[in-house]
Amino acid sequence: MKTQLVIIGGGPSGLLLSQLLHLAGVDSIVLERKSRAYVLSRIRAGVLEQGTCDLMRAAKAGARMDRHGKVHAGFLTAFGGRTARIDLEGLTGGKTVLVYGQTELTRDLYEARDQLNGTILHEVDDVELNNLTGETPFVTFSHNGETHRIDCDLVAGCDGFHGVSRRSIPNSVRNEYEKICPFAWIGVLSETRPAGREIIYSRSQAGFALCSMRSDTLSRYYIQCPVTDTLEAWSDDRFWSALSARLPASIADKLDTGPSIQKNMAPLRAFISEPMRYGRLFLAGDAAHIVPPTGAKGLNLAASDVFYLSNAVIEFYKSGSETGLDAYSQTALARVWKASRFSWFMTRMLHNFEGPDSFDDRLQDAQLDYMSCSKAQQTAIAENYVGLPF
Ligand code: RFL
Ligand code: PHB
Repeated sequence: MKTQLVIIGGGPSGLLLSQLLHLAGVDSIVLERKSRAYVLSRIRAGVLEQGTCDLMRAAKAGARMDRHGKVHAGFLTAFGGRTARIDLEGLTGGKTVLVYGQTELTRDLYEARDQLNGTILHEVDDVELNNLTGETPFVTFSHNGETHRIDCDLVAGCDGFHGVSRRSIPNSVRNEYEKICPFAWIGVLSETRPAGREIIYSRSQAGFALCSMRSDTLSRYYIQCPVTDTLEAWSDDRFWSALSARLPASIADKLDTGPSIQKNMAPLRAFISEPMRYGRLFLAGDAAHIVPPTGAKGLNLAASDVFYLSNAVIEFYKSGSETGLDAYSQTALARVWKASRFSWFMTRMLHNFEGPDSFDDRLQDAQLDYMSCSKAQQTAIAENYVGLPF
């Protein structure tokens, strides 16, 4: 087989990249390790920046998102029994975010790829990237019991944190930066009314809680838990009572609870691998970086990477210029570091790190108190939450 670009990974990064390139006349083949049903069963992000939405529209995959996504003009923070609203729209001169699930966004991208007869091979195994620093890279893999080879010009590593692409860059070239949080999140999806009209980020002595939603009848909640906990230890009843205890009484008293239809646990970490290019391999999304989800940035960073990379690849094929490809890693990383800074700031401000009555705990109280009365601090939070420009 032969194509212009092999894309490893059929998550949001890989699908969006292949769709944007296809629309510009660049051929690609997407290799995905899991089945489509499995990819579409993952419940993850929920908050889209305007830049991400614009890119979905440019990819001709934004119609359902525009119909069903909910515009949010602000979010609530809760702490010490009170709440403070971050007025995204007012503080940023009219910018908002869209609440629309990653699962739905991925489904829209699959449908858009199907409509253009895009090639996506599912359940591939043993993917290996070869000759990345030569003129003629090739990718080998097994599919339906047979070994295959695709010759190509470029390879995009969109295969997430556990993928093979980043590991194909020699250790001597890679610089990795990592901070692991001493806790995880348990997430629950339930067919219940959301706790409020807007997303609520809550800090309490018992730990962090987040109330989000997918629709008027579908809620998404997260709470901080010890990283050593198992899902089995968290019955629905235990989850709901822990969540209620971490919310101000005015919100907890009205909480609509019910059976969880999905429950998962995710460790929290910040991770960045530099550079994002090695020869003819370009990393995008979680393959190159992970942010703690408190700032709702992971999927949005995947989108900005794809924006820079798709433009660079299109320029390469239109004019033969490698300027965009050469600049890709540095341009993408500049935005990645800023979003990581914000995600880390939100994580530190809202989670229980060192336990009650510690130095850290008092600093967090001071930070939240400051935020609640400082328009400058709220503006900085709003500017980052709606997404820095790309
Ligand atoms: P993905 O989604 O992990 O997709 C990578 C794909 O590659 C496949 N793969 C391979 N394929 C072939 N060969 C191999 N060797 C392969 N190895 C792996 C995988 O099967 C998979 O299909 O990465 P991508 O596309 O870069 O997308 C990134 C986003 O998924 C991620 O950043 C977000 O989900 C992060 N995130 C959030 N981001 C936001 O912008 N806003 C949010 O509100 C938000 N909330 C979250 C989140 C992530 C969470 N978790 C699960 C940590 C909330 C949570 C709880
Ligand atoms: C979600 O709805 O899944 C969500 C919302 C905000 C975050 C993280 C996740 O910061």
